[in-house]
Amino acid sequence: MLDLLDGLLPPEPAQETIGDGAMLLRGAALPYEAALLVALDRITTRSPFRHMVTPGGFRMSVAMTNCGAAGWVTDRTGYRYDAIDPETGLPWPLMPDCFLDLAITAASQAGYPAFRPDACLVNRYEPGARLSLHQDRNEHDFAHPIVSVSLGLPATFLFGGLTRGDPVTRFALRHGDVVVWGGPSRLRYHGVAELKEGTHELLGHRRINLTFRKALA
Ligand code: MD3
Ligand code: FE
Repeated sequence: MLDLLDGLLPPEPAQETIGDGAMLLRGAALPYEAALLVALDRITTRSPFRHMVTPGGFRMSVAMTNCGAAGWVTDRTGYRYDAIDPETGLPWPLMPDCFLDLAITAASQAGYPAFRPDACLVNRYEPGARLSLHQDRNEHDFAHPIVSVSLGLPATFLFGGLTRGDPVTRFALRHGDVVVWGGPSRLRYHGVAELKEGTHELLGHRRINLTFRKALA
């Protein structure tokens, strides 16, 4: 069928540099979609999503879990990486091969061929959930990039600068998009605007974000 809107907008590039050292790979996770969802199910059966509490005492609207040798946790005592899930008392689930394969392939495409993540933070957003502007600085060595994979409902990503007050640019992250954040972008402030209502055909009323990190030395 002829699509009357086709061609009226400039085509969206498959790979786009969105900052110094930061590259957006549109749809790069789509070939892994089925495997990722099966693996996600296995992870959340062993270590279910939970709403963590910040050191300031606020319950996060984003629900989280982890897989890999280290998992990111927050509680009243602070933010840290821990080998043990505090809710189950067990090690976090192993990083699935399809997670590793996707993260390593994407990082390599973006110019980080040596990236080998040991942690994957899994974020679940339901409508109304948001992540306020922050830096990721609990990892041992900021020379390693972070790879993020977006699944489900689209979100507006907020990309700031190296100082909290720097101007913020917004762009949409959709199902299957992968972003590699390294180099001078590694410590940029970032966040996610309040998730809007919607239904995704595979994930329903939610957005899942995987962030792959090398957390440990
Ligand atoms: C830019 N997650 O878990 S992923 C986080 O969509 C986090 O759930 C968001 O920020 C989410 O910490 C954003 C994209 C992301 C991850 C790490 C970054 C962007 C980044 C590190 C530096 C700069
Ligand atoms: Fe972050």
